[in-house]
Amino acid sequence: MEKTWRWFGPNDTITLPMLRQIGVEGIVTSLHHIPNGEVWTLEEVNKMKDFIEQHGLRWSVVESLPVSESIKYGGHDRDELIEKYKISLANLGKAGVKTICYNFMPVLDWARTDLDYPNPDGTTNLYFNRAEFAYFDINILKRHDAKKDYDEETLRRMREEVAPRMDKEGEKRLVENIIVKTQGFVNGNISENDLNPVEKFRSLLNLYEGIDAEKLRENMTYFLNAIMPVCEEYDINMCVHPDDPPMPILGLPRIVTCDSDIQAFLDAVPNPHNGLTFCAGSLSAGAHNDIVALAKKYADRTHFVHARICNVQPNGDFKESTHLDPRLIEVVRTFENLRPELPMRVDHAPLMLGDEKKGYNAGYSFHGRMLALGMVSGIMATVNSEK
Ligand code: DNO
Repeated sequence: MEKTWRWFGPNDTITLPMLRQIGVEGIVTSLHHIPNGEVWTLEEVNKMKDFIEQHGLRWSVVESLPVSESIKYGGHDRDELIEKYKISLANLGKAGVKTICYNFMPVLDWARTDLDYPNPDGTTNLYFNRAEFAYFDINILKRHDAKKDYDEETLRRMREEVAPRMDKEGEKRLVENIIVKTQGFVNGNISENDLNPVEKFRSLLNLYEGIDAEKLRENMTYFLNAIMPVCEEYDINMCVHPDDPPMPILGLPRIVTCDSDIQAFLDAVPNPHNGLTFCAGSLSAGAHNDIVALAKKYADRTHFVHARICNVQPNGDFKESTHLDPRLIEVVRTFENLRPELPMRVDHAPLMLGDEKKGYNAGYSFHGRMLALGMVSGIMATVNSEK
């Protein structure tokens, strides 16, 4: 597979010359300076593309061309926003940037409760603690009827293990981790400049009143059908990112969580340009998913691979595992054998060796990702030597 790297644009302190030195071949990026819902002009697209190419690299994947909330919940201006999306896609197509990652998660792009969970070896990782998440939902967000979405054991842990150690600082950290720090940098809804993120978050949740999984699926199909003609004209491959974590959260529906969900959106729009980002990490955060079986089953409709993997505890907590996890080796083997032309990037690596002082976006360290890329490159080389 093509070794790619998520790079956050010319302001990223991890520079393109650094990436060339560590064996990166292609860049995954977005026009982060353009607000969600606005057109990406050909001029802006070409500016980014030229900058990347001047450094001897190529712009392999757009991650993401964000889908506005209104397209997801079916707001009155969705057709207008879809028209703008189509113009951006056409401009990317004209420039030759043809793999587009997006997601269809309402409100929250991805969720973790802890961004610096200590590992025994001194590194830190992202972590999802289900009982802390319940605490955020029930005690901070105070969502109506939230309690009924959690099992007894999670509620017990919340009362007995989380609540006694929570104070104002702890609550603030939870808010930052769940709805601020993981969102702003992915062109999400909430940024570090928002003074009252919880209030803003509540009003975003309200937009989805009455939208269940079926309605959300209908809106995704509507969106995909509308953009497919542009994708055909410019040979653009759309690849939806699975929901992270792969289950409904905070009363919001989620529709890319498991085998039957993936089958459903592929069948709803049976066009090869409608495909999947195989994020092994997001899918493996649900104990219901057999990640290796999914890789084999959906390799032919996959356009982009995210190499990382999670360990789920019996209580539903999960943590990123090593990139040498045997399941990830099998996923990489599957794609390297069946789809060696696909772009692949590593994801959500630990903070290590000074990464923690650099203020990187959560999950996007330098040393941690460099080590992970080395590991995945080693797996790929081994698979190829066995061919
Ligand atoms: C998190 C990422 C997501 C992903 C988007 C794609 O680290 O996996 O932010 O890029 O959901 O739209």
